[in-house]
Amino acid sequence: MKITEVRVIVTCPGRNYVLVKIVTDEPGLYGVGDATLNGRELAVASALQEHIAPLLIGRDPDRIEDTWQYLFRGAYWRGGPVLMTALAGVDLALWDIKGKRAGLPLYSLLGGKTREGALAYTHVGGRDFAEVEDGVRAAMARGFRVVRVQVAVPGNRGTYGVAAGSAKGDFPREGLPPEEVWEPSPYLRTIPRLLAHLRETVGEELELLHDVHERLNPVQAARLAKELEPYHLFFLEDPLRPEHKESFRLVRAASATPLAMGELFHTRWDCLPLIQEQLIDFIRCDIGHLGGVTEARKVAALAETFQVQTAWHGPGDIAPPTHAANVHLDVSLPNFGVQEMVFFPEAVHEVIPGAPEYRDGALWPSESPGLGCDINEEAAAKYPYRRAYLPTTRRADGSVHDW
Ligand code: CS2
Ligand code: MG
Repeated sequence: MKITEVRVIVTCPGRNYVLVKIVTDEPGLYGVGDATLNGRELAVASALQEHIAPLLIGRDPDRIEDTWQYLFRGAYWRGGPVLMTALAGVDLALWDIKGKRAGLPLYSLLGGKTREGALAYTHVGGRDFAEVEDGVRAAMARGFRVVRVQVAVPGNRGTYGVAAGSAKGDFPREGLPPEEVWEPSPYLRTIPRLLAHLRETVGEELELLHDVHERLNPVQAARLAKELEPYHLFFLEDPLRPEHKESFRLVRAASATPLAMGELFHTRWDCLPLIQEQLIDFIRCDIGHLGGVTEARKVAALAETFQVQTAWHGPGDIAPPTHAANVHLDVSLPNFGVQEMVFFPEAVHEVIPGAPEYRDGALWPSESPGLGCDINEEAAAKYPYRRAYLPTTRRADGSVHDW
C-alpha cells in the first residue's frame, strides 16, 4: 500500500484549524490528522505542503514509527512547535489509516481499554467570584466532577481564561494580538481567595484545578502552591515558564499541591527532567504539538515509570482529531489522570465530525475504526482562513510578560 496524496486543509469554522488528509492507493482508504498551532497555523501548513508532503508520497502508511523517525531526525532540524505540530498531523492520520485497515478503534491498537470513560474537566472563567461560582455550579449540573477555575484579577487588563465582558473561554481574537496587562501581586492575592470562596460555597468534593499559564517566577509559584494547599487542588497547572524546569524543585519543596506541566513541551526529552525527579504529578503535553500518538505513548510510558499521570492538553484551539486521539490514549493507558475538554461550536462539528462524546463527567472514544473523525472538505471551504493571534501580555511598566 502507498501514500498517493497529502492534502492540507486550512479552515476557520469559528477559529483556524489546519487539517491533514493522507490518501492511499487503496480505494477509499485515507486518514485524517490535526496540525493546528494557534496563531502560527500557516507556518505549519507551509511546512507540511512544501517540505513534508513530498517526502510521504509513495511511502507505506503502515510504517508509522519509521515515518516518525524519518520526519523527526531525517530533516536534521528537529523539535519545536511548528515541526512537531506538522509531524503530529501526519502521525494521527497514519494511526487513523492503521485503525481503518484493522477495523479497530485506535484504543484497541494501543492495547485495549483499561477503563470505560475518561474523567473530564471543563473550563470556568468569570469576572468575579460570583460569576465563577455560577459557572462551577453549571458545570456540576452537567455532570462534571473536575472543573478548571480562572477569574479576572482587579487591576489587570484581561486575564487568561476570562474573555473581557463574559465568562467565555480563551478563544483567540481577530486581528493583531490584543495587548493585556498583568501584574503578579494582585493575581497572587486573588487566586487563594477565589479557591477559599469556592470551597466555602460549593464544598470540598468537587475537584478544582487552576492554570497559572506560565506567568510566575519560582518564588511566586512556590508561594501560590503553598497558599493553595488548604483547598486541595486536583492540580496547579503550568506554574512556571517551560524554560525553567529546574525551578520546579523550589515549588515542589514548598508545597504538597499537585503540579501539572507539559502543553509547551514538544518531545519526551522536554518532559524527562520533571518526570524523572517526580517534580510534577501530571504530564500535560498537547499530543498535537508533541508529534502525535507515537510520541505521546512514549511520554506516557516514561511517566508511568515515575508514578506521573497523564492529563493531555485539550483546549478549543486544537481540532477534534487531537481530542479523539487524547481519549483513545486516555482509555488505554494505565496512568491516565484527567482529560481537558471543550464543547465545540456547531460549525466545527460540521467541518470535522467525530469529536469525542461527553457524558456523565467523562469522555467516550468512538468505536469506529481509527480515530473516529472525518473532514468535510466542502464545508471546510465555506470557512476561509482569517489571520488571528493569541493575546500578548505586558507588565504595567510595558515590559513583555508571558500570556
Ligand atoms: C490553556 C490553553 O487549556 C489550557 O490549559 O493553557 O487553552 C492555551 O491557552 C491555548 O492552547 C493556547 O493556544
Ligand atoms: Mg494550560
